[in-house]
Amino acid sequence: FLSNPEDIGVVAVGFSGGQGKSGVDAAPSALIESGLLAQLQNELNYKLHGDDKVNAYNDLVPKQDPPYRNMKNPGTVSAVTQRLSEQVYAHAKEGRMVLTLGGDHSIAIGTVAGTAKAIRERLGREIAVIWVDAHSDINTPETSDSGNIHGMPVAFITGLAKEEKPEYFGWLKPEHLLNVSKLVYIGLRDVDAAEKKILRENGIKAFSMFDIDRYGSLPPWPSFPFLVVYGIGRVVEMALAHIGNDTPIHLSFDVDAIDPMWAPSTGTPVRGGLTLREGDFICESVHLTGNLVAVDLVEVNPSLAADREAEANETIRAGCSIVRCALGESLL
Ligand code: HAR
Ligand code: MN
Ligand code: MN
Ligand code: MN
Repeated sequence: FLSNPEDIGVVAVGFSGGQGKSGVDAAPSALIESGLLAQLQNELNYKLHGDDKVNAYNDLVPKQDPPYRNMKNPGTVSAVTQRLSEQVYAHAKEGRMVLTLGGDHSIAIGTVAGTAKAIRERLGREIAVIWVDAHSDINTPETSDSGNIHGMPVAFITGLAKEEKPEYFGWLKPEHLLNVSKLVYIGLRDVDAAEKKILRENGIKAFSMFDIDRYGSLPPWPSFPFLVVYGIGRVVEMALAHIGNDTPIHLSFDVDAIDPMWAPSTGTPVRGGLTLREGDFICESVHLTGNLVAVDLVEVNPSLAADREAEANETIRAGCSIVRCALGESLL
């Protein structure tokens, strides 16, 4: 094991500044109230470290935060992710697996930076990131149409987006960064034209929904010639092969990777996504490697539900399922 198998550092991040819709900051408390941490502790016998109080980081919000290089709330997101990187680093340095409950996906700037640095220092290794998402979140400030930083975290953690000013992500140093060859996406289906160019030019490994479908097959069994075998198994196998054996893995899971049928309460839902079962399968497979060092669950927004109660609850349940599978609950 690359981290102590029984120890988890939990960081609850009530932050929504990487995009425009409020409510995603309420996700950590909703996940915790639904019993997620209690289950990890009582049923899976993990030892949880860190407080279960939600970090709001209000002390870090600057009085004024005008756009910079087209980014919205740049000073706030930079300060929050810097603090978060230190929290994640402190857990990972102790050999704990780090579970971060977001928050919007901009927070992955902090979580990946924290794990990358800690694993370099503790094991002398580079981490790999499996980014499960409908979106590739790899816009640079200049290519982004929206200016929302939750569409840019991968550009910052890979160093594709560069910035000197410490108050605008200049605090990211080489030890915080992820090698693009150690990044792999699963679930993509809404990628901007400029992002496709970035993926292509950098040779970044990405499995879209199309890949998951096309690697499926019709089995030869004569009695069920119509039964489709889904391609998620082969896709996960290829994703893990790409990052290599016994590489420390940081799993960053955006709940919008899951089809809105199971996870409707999220800021930018995109139809045609993973089934809940496929999402769980990815997590189970990553758990089985024994190389998981960090998990993020992001973009659950309980207040974005047409039918409040039901849809928000469904999405929270999906999020809990994802986390429990990544921690091995569903395996025998
Ligand atoms: N690509 C778009 C942008 O840059 C949409 C970003 C995505 N939203 C997310 N992140 N939920 O995965 O603004
Ligand atoms: Mn995302
Ligand atoms: Mn997304
Ligand atoms: Mn777009």
